[in-house]
Amino acid sequence: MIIRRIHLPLIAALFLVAAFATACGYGSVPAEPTAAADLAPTDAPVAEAPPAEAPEVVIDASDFGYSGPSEVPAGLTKLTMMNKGTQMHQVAMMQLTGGKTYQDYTAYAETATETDPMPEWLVPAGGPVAAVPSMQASAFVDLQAGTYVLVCNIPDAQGVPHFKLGQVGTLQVTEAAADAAVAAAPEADQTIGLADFAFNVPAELSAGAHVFDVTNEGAQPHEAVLMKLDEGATAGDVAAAFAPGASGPPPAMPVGGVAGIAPGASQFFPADLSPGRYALLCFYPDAASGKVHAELGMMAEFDVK
Ligand SMILES: [Cu+2]
Repeated sequence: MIIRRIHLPLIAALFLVAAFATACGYGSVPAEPTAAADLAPTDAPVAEAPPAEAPEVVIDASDFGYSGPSEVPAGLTKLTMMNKGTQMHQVAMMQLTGGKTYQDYTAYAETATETDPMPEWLVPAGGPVAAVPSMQASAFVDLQAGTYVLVCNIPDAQGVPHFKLGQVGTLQVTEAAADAAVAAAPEADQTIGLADFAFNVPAELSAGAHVFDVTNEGAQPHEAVLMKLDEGATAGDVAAAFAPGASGPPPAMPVGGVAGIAPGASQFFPADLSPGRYALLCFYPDAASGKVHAELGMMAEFDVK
């Protein structure tokens, strides 16, 4: 969850990307309608049944709001955002702790400035980091019981972040039933380590479908924005395109990732990668300087062959 000004040029650039995005050449999975019946948690297991697959919870993003369940049980959940709007959107989850309420959040969000530190009671809890219109993005989130706000930090063409236009949702995560199936973690074939301020990633990957296990090994919250680079572009070019005052879309397309997660937390995300060069960037603001982590060197590149 980043609502500081310094984050907005980046997201504004991502928004411009959305305008250039086409279905072909983009690595995400096209959004498809999902019947409500498909969203129900899996049934409780019978004896000797294999571990259940994580239930999928689908949240539709629009201009400017969310539509989805208001309450879900705790446990590992595939959180999928379907972008049914005309702008790029995200679902950045934040848990309200310390007895704080949705009203406390809205009061904070209305008055927060770029130099305000993130309040301790607002705990980043990941989620799908970005999808362009008509596409979807997923993250596997081990939901803990509690109250969450869902926020889109992506701004409109005037630079107004979508949450200021009403794109804020709430999600109540209830304690799972005692006999509820325990979902098995997805089988990740790749890991991404998030450090202060670097990514630990493989130098090369094979093309095709992957599941990434993202773990925050640092002392600050971090996010992972996975982008396919345009021919000849570098992660540094992408970061530069997101610097304050920069104009024009970044030379890359977002293809997956997870929104900010707290130190020690892990989340998974699926991504189907076509051959090319990819970049990982973190645009979470540094707690001390307010600079986005990419400016502090938190970016990496790898090839997909
Ligand atoms: Cu970071």
